[in-house]
Amino acid sequence: MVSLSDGSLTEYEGCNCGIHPCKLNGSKFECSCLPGYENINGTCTDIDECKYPGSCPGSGMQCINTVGSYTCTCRAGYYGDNCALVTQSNASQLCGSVHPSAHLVDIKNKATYKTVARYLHPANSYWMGLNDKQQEGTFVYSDGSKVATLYNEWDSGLSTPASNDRTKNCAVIDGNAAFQWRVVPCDNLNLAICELDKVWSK
Ligand SMILES: [Ca+2]
Repeated sequence: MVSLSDGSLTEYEGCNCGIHPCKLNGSKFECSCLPGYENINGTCTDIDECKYPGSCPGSGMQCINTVGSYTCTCRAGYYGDNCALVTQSNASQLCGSVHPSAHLVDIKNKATYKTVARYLHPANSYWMGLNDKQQEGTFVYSDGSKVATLYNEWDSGLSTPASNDRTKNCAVIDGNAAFQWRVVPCDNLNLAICELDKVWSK
């Protein structure tokens, strides 16, 4: 037996702890498991951190358990440090994965716009439902519906966006432009704002 002053042992006939130190606990030697392991019936066993929802926060993240640790990677179609950047179509899917009735936000009046803008950060751009993918210049909401007179906050101050550009069909709220709206390529990577209308259950 080799005794160490902190009470830990690396070698002891009674201990079979592998890489983990063996420590005297009262009158018994026990495996003192390294971080990322838990002692199950005397054996240091890897903790599956991915069982815990908070390990990789955010719906764009994927948790991969490793022995003694875990890593977080982005799910396919998600990018950025927090895996929260998506194309407009992936943003739409993302909203649907949060709740079947959720969709990219449709901002139909100033009150909604002001409420939404309160939560946004000036460094980011945010997808909303509004797009003219089907017909250039005809903007529709996330469900495909259109209105005769569209409430808008286009950065041009015009009733339609300045750009009649077939490569730019999806609307964002642009934090860099004081949260005015711009039309950008739908494959740009931005954050998503999802909207869930009141769901009544019987
Ligand atoms: Ca682990």
